[in-house]
Amino acid sequence: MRNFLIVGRTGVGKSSFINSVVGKSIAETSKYEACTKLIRHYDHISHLGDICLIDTPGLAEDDIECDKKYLDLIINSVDLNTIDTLIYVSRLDETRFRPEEKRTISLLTEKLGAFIWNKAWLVFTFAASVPNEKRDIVSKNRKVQIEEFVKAITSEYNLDPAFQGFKLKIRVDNNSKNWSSKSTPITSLAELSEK
Ligand SMILES: Nc1nc2c(ncn2[C@@H]2O[C@H](COP(=O)(O)OP(=O)(O)O)[C@@H](O)[C@H]2O)c(=O)[nH]1
Ligand SMILES: [Mg+2]
Repeated sequence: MRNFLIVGRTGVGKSSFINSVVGKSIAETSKYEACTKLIRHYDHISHLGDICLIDTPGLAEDDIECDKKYLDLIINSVDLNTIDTLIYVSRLDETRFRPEEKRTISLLTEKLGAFIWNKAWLVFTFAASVPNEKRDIVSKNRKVQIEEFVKAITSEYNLDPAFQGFKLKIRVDNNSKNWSSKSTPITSLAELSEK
């Protein structure tokens, strides 16, 4: 069993990503309000074996105290040593690197431990919302911003080995199909589990 812990701000598409991966609607998603208030485990049998996708409450939704409470909930109900991969979800169509996102990354580091970034993948959602001709450059810029920030934060914790970047970067759009000729179809985690 491979365990994936899925984190990120509210509304970035964490629950929708789980549904895309599994190929059916099992995780509740919402346009209007954060609906994941609890940690939910979704077991899925992929071609390459059993995986468990762990959905978490969205962060940066309310205030910092609320985020801390959610993160305590994660650490109390998930044994972080059993997590194979942290999936950090962020929207590709965010025009700037928001302070809320930085705060989320700082809190994740503080609460889960800096080591978690050394097993992290980056998933960009809302890829179809970025025009085709801009998608590559936007992806690169967003990735560099996030990675540089994680590097800076984790260096304060003397992480060993130092964070070298995300192990895997994936672009998806959970709500629109065929958004690009170069899109990665995320219908099965089999491909991801190989890595
Ligand atoms: N266009 C688009 N909408 C998305 C995408 N992912 C999620 N959404 C929508 O964004 C809203 C929040 O998604 P949800 O999965 O509940 O976010 P979560 O709070 O991170 O779990 C829902 O209305 C989804 O339908 C995406 O890749 N593209
Ligand atoms: Mg959710």
